[in-house]
Amino acid sequence: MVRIAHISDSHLGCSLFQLTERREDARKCLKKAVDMAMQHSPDILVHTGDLFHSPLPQNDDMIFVIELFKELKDKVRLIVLDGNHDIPYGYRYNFSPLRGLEIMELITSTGNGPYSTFTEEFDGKEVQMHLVSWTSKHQFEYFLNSAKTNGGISLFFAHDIPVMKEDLPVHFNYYGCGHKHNFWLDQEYDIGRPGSTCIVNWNREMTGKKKLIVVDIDNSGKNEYTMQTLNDVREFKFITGLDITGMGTEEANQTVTNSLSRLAPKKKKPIIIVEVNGLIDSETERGIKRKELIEFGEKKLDPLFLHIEPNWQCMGPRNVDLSEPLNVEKSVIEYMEQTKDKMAQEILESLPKLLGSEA
Ligand SMILES: [Mn+2]
Repeated sequence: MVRIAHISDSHLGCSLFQLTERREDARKCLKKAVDMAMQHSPDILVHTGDLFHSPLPQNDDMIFVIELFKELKDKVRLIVLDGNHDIPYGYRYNFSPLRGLEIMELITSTGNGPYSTFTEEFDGKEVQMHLVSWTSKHQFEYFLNSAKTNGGISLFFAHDIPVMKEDLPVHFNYYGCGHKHNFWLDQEYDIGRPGSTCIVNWNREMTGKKKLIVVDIDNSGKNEYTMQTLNDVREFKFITGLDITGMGTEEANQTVTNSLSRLAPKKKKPIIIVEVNGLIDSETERGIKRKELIEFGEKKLDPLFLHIEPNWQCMGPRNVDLSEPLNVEKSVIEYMEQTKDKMAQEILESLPKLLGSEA
């Protein structure tokens, strides 16, 4: 039997909302994922790309990775692929930071090209591996369709698998990929995606999960899967489904306040993101007390960062209902009242003069 532990997309160097604390978090998240993986004593630990958020990682991230991978050197076959974030575009920087790690023999990757293959024996069984770093769909399909297997166990790892699962050749025992940051596993087609080790794009990741995928493969044709939830080291509180459609100013502010009041973070300095949805008029929109709401939340919850995402739509000014449209005086009064116009008192005072009824 060969055991694979699969993780992906660590994005070292990314900092959500420019929070420098998140750079440290990303490192801790990768360490946590690796520790979790190693507890399963895998033969192969595969990271399917986007180890770094940028092809020019800062030294603190690079040194962290070198130290982490050095520890793993004699314990596991470590495979790391280039993701789209690791690969430099343009002509100035030609090398991915993974090349250095490969030269130091800390990882196995695809070298200067997007593809490599090798065979290794685990538990007396030959295991053939096909690795595809980030590349064009055209090239990916070429590598996928020309990869030959020798009848033993064969594995296919790519940063992304941009083809329908139904169109994959059936002869690989496991397809591992990354790129998208939420967990996904299809046990019928044996395709797995662990998701990222930390939260990178909150708006795309707030409903998904991240998991370590452990795959046991023998010749029986049926893989054993073990999944372990991988939470970010930082506590995230996402408030979704908040709908302020049709609400007035006070009710809208109260709705957001109430939802903040209900939160009970378990860890220190959480990141709190409140997404406010709905269809409102511009009077309500102008009356939303963003600053006060954030101050209220910060005082109550002591977050690292609190963000209110204005995901509502504004349908323009509120309708003014005139009870007697042909009665000019009454209509002006009703208009001033309903729009809460600041000039209301002055206008009302000078209204008789304007209408000529003083004469
Ligand atoms: Mn990624």
